[in-house]
Amino acid sequence: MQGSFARISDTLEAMTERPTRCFLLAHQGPQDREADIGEHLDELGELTRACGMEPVGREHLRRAVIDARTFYGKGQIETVAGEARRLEAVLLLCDDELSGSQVRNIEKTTGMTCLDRTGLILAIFEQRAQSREAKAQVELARYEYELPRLKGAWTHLERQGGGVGLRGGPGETQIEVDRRMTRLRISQLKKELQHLERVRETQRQGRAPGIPRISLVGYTNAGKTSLLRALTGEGEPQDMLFATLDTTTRKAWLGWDEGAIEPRHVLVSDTVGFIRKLPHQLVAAFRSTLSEVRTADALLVVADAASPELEDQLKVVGATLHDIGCKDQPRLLILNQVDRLPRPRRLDLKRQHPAAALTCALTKEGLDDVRGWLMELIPGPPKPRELEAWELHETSEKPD
Ligand SMILES: Nc1nc2c(ncn2[C@@H]2O[C@H](COP(=O)(O)OP(=O)(O)OP(=O)(O)O)[C@@H](O)[C@H]2O)c(=O)[nH]1
Ligand SMILES: [Mg+2]
Repeated sequence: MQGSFARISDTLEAMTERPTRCFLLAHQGPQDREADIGEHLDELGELTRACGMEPVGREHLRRAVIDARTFYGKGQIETVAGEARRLEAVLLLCDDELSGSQVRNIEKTTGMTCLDRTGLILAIFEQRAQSREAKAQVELARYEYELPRLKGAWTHLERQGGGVGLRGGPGETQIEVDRRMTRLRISQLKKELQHLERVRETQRQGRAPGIPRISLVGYTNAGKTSLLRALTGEGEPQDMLFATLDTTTRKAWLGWDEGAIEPRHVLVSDTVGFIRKLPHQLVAAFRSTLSEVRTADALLVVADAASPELEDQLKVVGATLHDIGCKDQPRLLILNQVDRLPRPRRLDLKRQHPAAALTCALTKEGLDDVRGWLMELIPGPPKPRELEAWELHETSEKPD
């Protein structure tokens, strides 16, 4: 069975004592805009750096039809591989999701290691996972990703053994063993995660009953952890894609209730970020972490207002929330990082998203709007008022 990519990359780095150099590729169909593909490759470059590697070149491969064997055109790949080798790249990273056999055919054609976008995101998650739960979730996603790819790894042996349908050939035996081992591990991991989800549910119920729970969600690197820090004083923001994998929940003070009866609080949870084409294996495996989002009383949807991809990122977040089963919770859009915007752009954004709060997590600008929204959302204790005469229950009967 194939080892994890994170280990391949570590080995390469150990051998060369410098970050693994890679060349980025993306397919551009007749309907795709040049600029969009360019932005997708920018993001792939960020993902590459997040994995500790260095992108040294990139290419859009224009093609109307996908080649079933190599995804891109064979001639295109050979040309790109020549350029990549000239730049001393050892890895080809493809922004498109490829099948196992397409990856192997590209590797055979070019003599270089090839990795698709899903494989890269899995490798980043593998590097980041800290808690037992995150590790189990990532391992499950890895096996789910590998399972359909196992077959292709051994088809050449099947063919040597006499063609499709042959039983008991050397390749087939190995496939059967690999598949059985993978399925066994998948079912063990699912059981372990079900147990961890029950533990999480019990913890959730035991956590400060009666205090509303709010989740910070949004595109990766938008500033969710920074906002957790700004609201609660805790959390370690980092300029890095997928810095946060584990859920952290902290209490945030919102303000005093009218009449200063008691302070109002919410529990705020920070969790894993979303991204375009977030591998469905990861979404499924992170079910238990994402249950925090699904069961929250309200969502703070955080976006990087200064990103040129803002609107696309918002669409990705909307679709991902829908996929994980978030439909009816109240949501506040937080356009964060407005300190990086010129004033006219801020006004434009306010016009485009009139209900949104514009914030800077670093200076805490705009956080009063967020707290105000949360205060309105959450019903507080009944306000004190003068009782009217008819409510005083004065009895006409005099005690003896
Ligand atoms: N200028 C500016 N930078 C910000 C702001 N909010 C966050 N950042 C920076 O953006 C980077 C990412 O912030 P995080 O809070 O870690 O982002 P995140 O959404 O939690 O990211 P992941 O956990 O990786 O998904 C960090 O370098 C922050 O310092 C802001 O309002 N203004
Ligand atoms: Mg974070």
